[in-house]
Amino acid sequence: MSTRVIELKRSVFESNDERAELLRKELKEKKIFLLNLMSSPGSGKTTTLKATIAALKDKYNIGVMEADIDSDVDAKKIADTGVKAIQLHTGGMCHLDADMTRQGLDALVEGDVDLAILENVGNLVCPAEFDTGASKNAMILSVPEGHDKPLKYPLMFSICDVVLINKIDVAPYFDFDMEKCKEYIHMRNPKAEIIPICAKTGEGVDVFAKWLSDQVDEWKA
Ligand SMILES: Nc1nc2c(ncn2[C@@H]2O[C@H](COP(=O)(O)OP(=O)(O)OP(=O)(O)O)[C@@H](O)[C@H]2O)c(=O)[nH]1
Ligand SMILES: [Mg+2]
Repeated sequence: MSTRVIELKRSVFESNDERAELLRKELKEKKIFLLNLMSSPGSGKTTTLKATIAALKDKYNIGVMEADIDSDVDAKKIADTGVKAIQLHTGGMCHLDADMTRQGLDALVEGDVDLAILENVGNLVCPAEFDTGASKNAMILSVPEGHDKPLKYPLMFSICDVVLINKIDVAPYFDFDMEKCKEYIHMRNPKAEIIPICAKTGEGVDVFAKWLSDQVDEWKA
């Protein structure tokens, strides 16, 4: 099956924060919840989304925007789950801003999508600096990356409403200290929800799906 690919235009707007607020307000009026999912490359964003979609696709009309510098492999994987998926090419940029997100949403929300998900470009630094207009921010830290990452990439952890700790199945092979990791995340962001998961087996994904479903219902109320 062919996947729609949108070549994003670089934003010409100075004030990203204002444009992000405006987009968030419009999405709220239209009762569309937008989740911005971020992480380092390979932490498990696409795998987690596939498992989350399986849990929620009967409840919501889900649409996914897969942002990458090149390729359409992730959009194809998501399209295989049966939900609407488009690929966004960032033209070399390592993040999406609010205007680029709006370009993607315009292409995605032609139907009646009520849960839109943006898989941001794999990067722990730049995506944290640009508000996309999302209703909530989520990030994944995977066990092989190490429990010290909240100390080294403070902004990403401080702007996320939920942190998923993925690949807990390989914990025995790494000196990953779960308690220290939780402590460091809460040092950056005391309100962050922390959910350990294994996207590969689905362990813990139900907890994340419940969290997400609660957020969507609250947004749409
Ligand atoms: N062992 C294990 N492997 C996992 C888990 N989740 C994902 N992986 C593997 O990690 C690799 C990367 O997963 P993806 O889901 O593609 O990661 P991503 O964050 O979407 O990657 P980019 O889009 O390239 O940034 C794949 O080989 C997955 O099978 C997990 O819970 N456990
Ligand atoms: Mg991916």
